Amino acid sequence: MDMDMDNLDSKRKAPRRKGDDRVILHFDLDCFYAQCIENANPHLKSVPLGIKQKSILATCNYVARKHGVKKLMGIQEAKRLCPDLVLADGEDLSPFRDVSKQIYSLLKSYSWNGRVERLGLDEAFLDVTDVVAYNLGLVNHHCLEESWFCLSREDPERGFAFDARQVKGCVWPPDFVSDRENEGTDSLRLRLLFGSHLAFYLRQQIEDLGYTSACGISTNKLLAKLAGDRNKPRNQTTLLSSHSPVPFLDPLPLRKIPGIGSKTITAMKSLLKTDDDGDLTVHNARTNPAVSPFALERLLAGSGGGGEKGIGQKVWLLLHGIDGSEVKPARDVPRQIGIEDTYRGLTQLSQVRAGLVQITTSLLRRMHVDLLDGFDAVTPPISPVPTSVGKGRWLAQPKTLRLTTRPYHPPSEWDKFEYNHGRVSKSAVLPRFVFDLNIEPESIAERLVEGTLMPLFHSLNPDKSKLCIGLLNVCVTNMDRAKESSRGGDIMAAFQRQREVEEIRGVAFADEPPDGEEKAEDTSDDTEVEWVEEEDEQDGVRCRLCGCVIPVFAVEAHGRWHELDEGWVEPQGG
Ligand code: TTP
Ligand code: MG
Repeated sequence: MDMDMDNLDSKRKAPRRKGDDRVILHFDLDCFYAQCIENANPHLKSVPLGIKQKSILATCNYVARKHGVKKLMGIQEAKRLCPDLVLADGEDLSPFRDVSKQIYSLLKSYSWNGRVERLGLDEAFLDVTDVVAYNLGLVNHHCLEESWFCLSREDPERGFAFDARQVKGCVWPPDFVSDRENEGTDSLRLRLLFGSHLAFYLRQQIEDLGYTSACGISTNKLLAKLAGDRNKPRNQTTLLSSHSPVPFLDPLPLRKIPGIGSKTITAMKSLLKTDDDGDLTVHNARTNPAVSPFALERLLAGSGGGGEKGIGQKVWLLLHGIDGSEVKPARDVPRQIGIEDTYRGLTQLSQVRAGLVQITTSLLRRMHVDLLDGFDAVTPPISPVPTSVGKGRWLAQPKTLRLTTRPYHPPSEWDKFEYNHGRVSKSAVLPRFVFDLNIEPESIAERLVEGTLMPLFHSLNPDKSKLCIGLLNVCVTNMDRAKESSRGGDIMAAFQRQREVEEIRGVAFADEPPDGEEKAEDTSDDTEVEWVEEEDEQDGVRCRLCGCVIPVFAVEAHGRWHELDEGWVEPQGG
C-alpha cells in the first residue's frame, strides 16, 4: 500500500509535451443532416428545422437552436419550445452518406500525405504538417501580407493569396500576444497560423458544395477537436497556447474529453469520492492528489477494469492535452458497410423477411456507391437513388455477410437492460451473385434474404414462439481488395480466382468462432475514442460506447448513430 502511494505521488508530475511538431485540422459540419435536407429544399434554410428519427430529433438547424431546440430532443418537447418547427424525416441515411462521401473526397484531394481520417459522417481530421512546412519554406518574411499558399508541389500556381501576419478566424486564448521578434521562422505560432489559412480555404471549398462547417486547428487530434467546438457554427478556432494547453482544457467537463469514457468517469468519481459527475472538470481531476496515472491504471486496467495496459497513463496524458495518436491514412474503401433498422417488436417471420429485404436493398446500393470505381452518386448534393446497374468496377469485394439481431426492449425494461442486451451475430460467405451489376439490387436482395439471411436468422432465433425483434443489422465485411493482375487480366478475373480458391478450401462461416456458436458482441470497449456532443443530463442513460449521457427517449437513435461509425472508425489500440 505504501509503495502504491509512493508510485502514485512520483507519477503525478505533469507530463512533458511531445509532438508539437504537427499541424492537425478537425472539421465538423454544422447541423449536418439538417444542412443536407436544406440543400435539397432551400426554402427550409430560413425556418426552424428538425430532422426526425422515430420520436426524436437526430439534429436541428441553428434557426431552431435559437429557440432552445437541441439535438436528440424529443419531438414533443421540441414542438413545445418552437411550435413553428418544421420536421423532415431523417430515417433514410443514404443521402447523408452520399454528401459525407463527397466532402471527404474533397478534403482527401487536398492532402499530400493521405492522412485524412473520417469520423462518423460529418467529421474529419487532416494532418497538414507537410503542406504547412513546405509553405513555410517559401514564405517571404519581408512581405508577409502578400503571401501565397501553395496547394501543389508540382504546380506553384495552384494555391491562394493570404496575409501571413494574422491567424485566420478565432484564436484561443482570445488575448494571445505573440512575441514575434523572438519567434524565429518556424515557430509553433507561425505553423498554426498557416494551418488556419489552409483550414479557412478548405472550409470555403466545402461551402462551395453547399455546406458550412466548424474547424479546430492545433497540434494533435484531441486539441483540434476541442478547439473547433469553441466557435460553432461556421467558424474556426486556432489553439495558440504555445506554453501549455492546460488552461484551455481545465474548465471543460471531463465527459467532453474524447477518449474519456464512462468507465473512466466512474473510476474518477471513485478516486474523487463523489457521486456526481455533473461538475467534474478536467481541473478537478488533474489537480486532485488521488488521481494519478498509477491510480487510474489500477482501476481501469486492473481486475474488473478490463481496460488495455497503459490506459492510466493515456488518460493522464489526455488530462494534460497530450494525444500522440496519428491521423489515420485515408482509405478508398471502408472496412465494412452495415445498414440497420430498429423496430417495435417484429413477431412474424414475414415482417422479418420484409425488413431484411429493405435493409439489404439499401446495403447493396451503398456497396455500389462505396465500392465501385468511377461510380459517383453525389451530384447534385441530394440526388434521387442513383442507379449503378451495369456500371463500374469493383475496387473491393467483401467476403463476409453478417446478420445481427437484438430483441425489442420496451421502455419499461430500459432500466433492466442495456441498449445492446441480447444482441447476437452470425456470419456467412457472401455469395458471388451479389457482385453482378446486371441484376437490379431489389432482385439480388430477395435472393440473398431467402438463401442466406433467413437461414442465419433462424439459427440466431430458433425459438419462434418468443420472436420479438427490436433490431436487424446486415453488414458486409472482410474486404477483398482488387489487385491489378500481374498477367494483365481484369480485376473481376483476379477476384474470381481468389474466390475459387476459397470455395475449394470450403470457407463456410468465414468469421465464426470455430465451434460455430453464436456470440454476443461485446461493445463495451472503453478504449474507443468517440467524439460525441453532450446533451442535457436529466434522466439520461450513459452510453456504453462513448460515455455520453443520452436522454432515455434518444437511446435507440444514438445507438443507430454509433453503428454508422462501423465502416470507418477503428477501435483505438485495437
Ligand atoms: P453532430 O456533428 O454531433 O451534430 P450536427 O452536425 O447535427 O450539429 P453540430 O452543428 O453541433 O455539429 O452529428 C452529425 C450528425 O449525426 C447529425 O446531424 C445527426 C447525426 N446524429 C445522430 O443521428 N444521433 C446522435 O446521437 C448524434 C450525436 C448525431
Ligand atoms: Mg456536426
